[in-house]
This record gives sequence, structure tokens and C-alpha cells, in this order.
Amino acid sequence: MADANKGYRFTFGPWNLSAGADMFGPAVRKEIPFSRMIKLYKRLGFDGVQFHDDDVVPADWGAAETQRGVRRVKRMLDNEGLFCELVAPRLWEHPKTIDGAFTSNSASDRRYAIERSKRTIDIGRALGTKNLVLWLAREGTYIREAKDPVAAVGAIVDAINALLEYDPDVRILLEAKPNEPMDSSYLPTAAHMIGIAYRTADPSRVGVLIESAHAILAGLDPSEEMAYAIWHDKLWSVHLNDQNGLKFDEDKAFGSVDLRRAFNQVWVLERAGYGQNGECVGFDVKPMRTTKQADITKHLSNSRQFFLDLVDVVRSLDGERIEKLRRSRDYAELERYILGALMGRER
Ligand code: GLO
Ligand code: MG
Repeated sequence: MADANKGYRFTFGPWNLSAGADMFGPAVRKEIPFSRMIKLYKRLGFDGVQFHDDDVVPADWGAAETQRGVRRVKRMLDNEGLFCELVAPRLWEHPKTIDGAFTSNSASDRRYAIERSKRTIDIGRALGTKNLVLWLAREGTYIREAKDPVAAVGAIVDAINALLEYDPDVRILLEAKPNEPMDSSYLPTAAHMIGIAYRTADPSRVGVLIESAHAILAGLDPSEEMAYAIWHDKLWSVHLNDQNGLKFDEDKAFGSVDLRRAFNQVWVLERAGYGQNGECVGFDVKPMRTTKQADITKHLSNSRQFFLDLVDVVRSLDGERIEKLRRSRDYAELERYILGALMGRER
């Protein structure tokens, strides 16, 4: 049977089925209990789940309760034939993370962030994954003078080292974002993250997860950051989505703003053999607030479908023709060829 996912493995996290609350208004849909949500994955063509630590078990549960809770979730995954791709400590909601996590000015708050991350590693291992994602949401400032921006870089490296040492098998995937919730983040792009990866105790276990919208918010074409990370063998996961210019982080469906930019990403991923070493195609997309309860999964199935359609376009391209156009430096014709293919009007 032909593989409906064309060789890729798709994932998303429970937060992608949000009830629609935003900064200006409360939820407009019912929360979907995880036991029901998990049944949607396979039906939508998805293979695995991404979690925050507290999507699995509440952050304040004790050790025994946590273990039992994690085992329960693992059984639920197994029953559905799903795997856990990664876990991420939610280091931005707790009162001890108000001033940042690893870069907080308070030593006891910094310790909390490291302990919570270690606990998240344990949760991940019990769910069968070595992948720990660090989205460093509050590692930055509202005003430059609030913290020491030079020391902050070192504090992040020290924290990563503590986690690498805690579990000799853990792989740490750094997810960059230039702003929001902070005015300015210390490590705003994937390239910054890759820079510090090499200064950690074990660079072979530190890579990146690149989110399209975050690269766009930094003024970059996500495919450029992806290609850079691939060259370093450090593109270990992606959060594909889209973003309409420099505003709040919109998490729009993949390809929904700029089809050409979405194509660039699929072209880079597909041609580099992304996924062949177990990397997943994750989506970090939000339903619109206007979306009705019954349509709550459409942004996810659409994102997956747009991705697969773009894979078809990439695979349909004539490599020799592209080579010839490169040789003759006829990039105008190459552009016409690509845009034609994207519009289904290949000539
Ligand atoms: C927010 C981030 C967030 C992370 C998630 C996993 O802007 O994209 O959704 O991806 O917390 O770390
Ligand atoms: Mg993300």
C-alpha cells in the first residue's frame, strides 16, 4: 500500500487543539480531554505526540504520583499505536519563572528551572523519548539593564550542561524565538542556538527544533535557517506553521500565508532527506478563535495536507531541467518553472 504520509512522520502537541482563549477574551470552545484527543491523531494521519511536561502530569505532583500518571499516558499512547516525539518543560507559567528560568536573577529560581527540566527528562524517558525541547520563553528582557546579557548566555550553557550530565542519553533540542513573551530574547535564532550548542559539554547531543513563524519573526526565511541547521546535522525537529509579517506569534496553518515560502521549506527538507534519521514533521498551529468545535482539527489536517501536496510538487520537478537552468544562469526561467509547478500549470 502506498504510504499516505509519503515517508514522513507527523506530530503535534495537545496545545494545538486549544479552546480559543486569547489575550482579549476567554475560551470559546470546550477543552478536549486528552483521552479523547489522543483518538484523533491516527484518524488525522498523525503518528506521534509532542508534550509539555504538564500536558502529561501536573507540575506539582510528587514522585510516586508522577510515575503512575506517566505510565498511564504511556499506556494510552501504546493503545493508539502512537509514540512520544519529545517533551518540553513549561518554564514560563510558574511563579518561579516570572523573571526567566535559567537566566533569572534569583539563584533559587534558576535551580527550580533546572530541577523541573530534569523531571521533564525523566517523564520523556518513561514515555520512550530521549528528546527534550527547550523553548526558552522568558530568557530575555523587557529592558536591557534588567539582567546581565553576557552572563545570561553562560547561564544557559551551564543549564544545558547540567541536563546533559544528568542523563547521558538525553538529546536537547533548542527552539529559538526572537520575541514574545519577551521584548527581546537572548538567543533569537536557530543559528544562535547552534552557536552555543558547540560550546556545551557534548555538542553531539545538542541540536535545534526550528519553528517557521519564529524564523519569520526574526526577519528570516525559515528554509534558510533549516538549511543551515541541516548542514550542521542539527535539525532534529520542526514546528511548521505560518506567520503574516511582524506581529504577535500567529501559529497559522502551514502554507496559509505564503505558499512560496512554505514550498521553500519543503524543498529544503525533502532534498536533504529530512526524516530519514527519525526526525518528525511537527506542526505548531492554532485553530482560529472563530473556529467551531466541530472543525477544531481542520488547521492540523490542512497543514499536513498542504505539506504533502508540496512534497508532490517537489518530487514532480525535473532535476535535469533545474540543473540546466542553473548552468545557464537563467533564474528567471527557473522562477517561472517553480511558480508554474506551484500553480499546477507546469509548462
Ligand atoms: C511558542 C512556542 C511553543 C513551543 C512549545 C514546545 O511560541 O512555539 O509552542 O513550541 O512550548 O516547546
Ligand atoms: Mg513552537
